[in-house]
Amino acid sequence: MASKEELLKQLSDGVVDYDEDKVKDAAQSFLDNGHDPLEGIMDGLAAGMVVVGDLYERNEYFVPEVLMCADALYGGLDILRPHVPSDSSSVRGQVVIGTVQGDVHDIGKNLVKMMFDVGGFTVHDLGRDVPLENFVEEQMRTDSEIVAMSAMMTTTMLGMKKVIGMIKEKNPDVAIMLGGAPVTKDVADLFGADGYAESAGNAVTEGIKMIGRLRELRQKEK
Ligand code: B12
Repeated sequence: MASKEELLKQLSDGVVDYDEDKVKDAAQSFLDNGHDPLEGIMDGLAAGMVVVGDLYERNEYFVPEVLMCADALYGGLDILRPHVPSDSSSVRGQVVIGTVQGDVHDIGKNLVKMMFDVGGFTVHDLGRDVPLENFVEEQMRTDSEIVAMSAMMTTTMLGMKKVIGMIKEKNPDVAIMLGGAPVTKDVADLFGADGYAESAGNAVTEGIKMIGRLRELRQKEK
């Protein structure tokens, strides 16, 4: 029987080798052996995608390979995701999430979405390449406390600053969280965001903190 470490490696290697069948088999074995599906997603599938990122940057992989790796990742996610226990004890709040206009990268965004989902939030996912004004409209339609934006390119991340301006003008009480590879804490501060998380793993904790600060502010205003 394969150990947890071996299965995590199979998940990661399967993504890197764009071997969807290998990923699916490893995901099923991971579950059958009673391991934590979230660990399989983060330390197996997502870890594989980080290696893919390095290969892409070293020009060893190109767009077609990367797309096949993403397919393999999603094959594993389909198996593991339904088994991640949700914290349905209370609805923590609502989040609007999306990848900004001009940017089709959505793997990281989808992981953050999943974390909010299992963390007890109601998530309104706008998808990728989202026109900037749609973030504003969806926040107003749903009255969500948080708007979470993802950008993976230095060019597209500038759109986040525009959205922050548009939302704060209409409703300064919305907490805005940014993330994505080119975004740092400094960039988030500079753009006027309320929160930042470098990975899906700490996005929900940051979200809960932001909502806490928001509620404190509202109390003071009363
Ligand atoms: C996969 C990928 C693609 C795939 C996307 C598939 C998909 N459905 O997402 C495809 C092949 C389509 C693609 C296309 C392109 N790509 Co590309 N791509 C990547 C790659 C290799 C990996 C990204 C990824 O999925 N990482 C894995 C996930 C798990 O990590 P992550 O996205 O960083 O997300 C984590 C955190 O950032 C964070 N996070 C992310 N979002 C959010 C949001 C919030 C609110 C929070 C709190 C946290 C958070 O949590 C996540 C999980 O922990 C990166 C290289 C890299 N090293 O990042 C290049 C990269 C992003 N791509 C790049 C480029 C240039 C392109 C193209 C222009 C290439 C081309 N010539 O066509 C096109 C752009 C098309 C477009 N208009 O968007 C550049 C961007 C350069 C820049 N700085 O501007 C990169 C950095 C590669 C490079 N060095 O050149 N790409």
